[in-house]
Amino acid sequence: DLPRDWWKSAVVYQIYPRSFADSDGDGVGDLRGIIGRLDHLADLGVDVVWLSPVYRSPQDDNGYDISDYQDVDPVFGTLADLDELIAAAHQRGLRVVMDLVVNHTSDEHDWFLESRSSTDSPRRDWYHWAPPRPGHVGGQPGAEPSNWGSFFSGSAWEWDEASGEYYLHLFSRKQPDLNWENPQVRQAVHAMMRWWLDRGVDGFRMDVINLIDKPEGYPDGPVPQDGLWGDAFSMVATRPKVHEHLQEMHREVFADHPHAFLTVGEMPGVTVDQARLFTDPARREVDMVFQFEHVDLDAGPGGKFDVAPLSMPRLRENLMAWQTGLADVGWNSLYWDNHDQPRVVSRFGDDDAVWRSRSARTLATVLHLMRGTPYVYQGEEIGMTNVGFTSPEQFRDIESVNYLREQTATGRTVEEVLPGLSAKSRDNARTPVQWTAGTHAGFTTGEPWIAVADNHTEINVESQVGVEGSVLEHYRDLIRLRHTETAVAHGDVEPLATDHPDLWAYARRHEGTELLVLAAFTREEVVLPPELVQGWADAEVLVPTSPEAARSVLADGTLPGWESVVLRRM
Ligand code: ISL
Repeated sequence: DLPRDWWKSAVVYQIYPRSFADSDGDGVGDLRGIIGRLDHLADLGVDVVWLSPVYRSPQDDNGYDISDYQDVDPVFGTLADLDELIAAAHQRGLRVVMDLVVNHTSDEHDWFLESRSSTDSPRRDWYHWAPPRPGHVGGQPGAEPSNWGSFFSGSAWEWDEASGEYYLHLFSRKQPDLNWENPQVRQAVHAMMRWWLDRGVDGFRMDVINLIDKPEGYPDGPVPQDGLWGDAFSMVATRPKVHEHLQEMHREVFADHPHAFLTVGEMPGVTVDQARLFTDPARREVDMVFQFEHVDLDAGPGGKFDVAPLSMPRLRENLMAWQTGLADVGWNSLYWDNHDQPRVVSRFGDDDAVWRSRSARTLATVLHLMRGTPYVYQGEEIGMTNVGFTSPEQFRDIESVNYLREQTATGRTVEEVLPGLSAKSRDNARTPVQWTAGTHAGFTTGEPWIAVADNHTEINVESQVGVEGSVLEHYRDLIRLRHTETAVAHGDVEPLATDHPDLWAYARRHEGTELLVLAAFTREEVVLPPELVQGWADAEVLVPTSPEAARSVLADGTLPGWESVVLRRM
């Protein structure tokens, strides 16, 4: 059968179902829409599909607030549709990974309804409840059990008048945090996971799994300069028990399971050293983690919406450090985009019409030639850009909407807040996939729940399929290369030309095969350092962004602006 580490040569495609394809014209993407587009994924050549949450949910955070882990939300379809999707994916050789959101549930989950019902409910201890701060009246400002702020603005504590205590929610008030200290909670989660594996799913992407262990007594966090609330993140991130919980989960859910699976832990703030522990196969925790360092580099002191300039060398230095840091133990996941991040071509590339396609392809090459498991986020494979919302009513995401409300309530003007939101809002990733140049980009026959980007008339799947030099065909080539060239999946990595301001270069080596990756991160032509390309004149050129790029590298030792090539010699 499959080797346990089959995912080392796999490519994963992430679907955000709400924005992928709508089959019934209600303006929201759904499971039957996905079934209708599975051939797009099979043709792209990916191995795995990761579905963002489709479980029953009030949709306060677009499904990351789950009210029933073992049912499908009617907005997406039925459990029978999901079974059909899994079967249709498997028929095409695609594995299906589900999102596992167990740091918190919805406040409408039965577990929470029972927990909330009274202080002596048998489920009271399934969540984090705490009395008002001594000497304060519950519900009044300053009475919160700790100074923790929520990631979605406001306090992380919500006052429950009826039972006279606060409950903890790191995210929205409709996302109460589960208490992982309680063994019953852990057993319920394990049982639910086994139920899904038995139903045919091939693994889990574990939402904020490094935040599940909370410090006893909820001590106050440091208060940032100009901060309204204390920093909860530094108090809850990657505490030691996370390792214990993941090892227990591995024993209870995966160890005896007959089929091979994939586990990836989403871990904001995780360091390379921590990631080595989480992904060391001998420790039996997770196969790989999503780290956040490279997507935090363009945040200023005021947080993610305080956009700071970022030079390519800092981005390169960071990702290359992860390559070398996990070279001998552990495994990397590789991503530019997901449903929480702005579009990479607008963020780290150049989305000007002249440079957009080239820079999207070059970004893809740099990521897909690294060691690790690449993740392609829907729309990335055609070079979708940030939508660039310019007015408040265009935003849908709870993080963006709350942030705008909180910032304007504390004295900033809408005009001051909008540029940061426009650049970094999660809604940039959530506009509908651009299938065609037609009405609503072919996403829906109804009114889409969020605006379709105007540039769908130029950027869409239909206009790129089979077109040489398109972003889509480039992704297809890169994915194929990972499957056919063992050095891509398994080779060593050596960063090169590490002080060059515009050239991103590295080598891969495996059993006598050597690859050289050369990528220009600028509009200007890059003159390649002669020592770098010495001995490569007779090399084979793989996945060049253009025939001209291939020619100029070999003949002139130069790389045109935003172009890239991979050279191979044996
Ligand atoms: O985008 C972020 C806020 O600035 C991230 O911190 C994000 O909230 C974090 O990566 C956790 O994300 C995951 O859990 C959230 C959910 O909203 C995100 O969509 C999910 O990917 C809560 O479930």
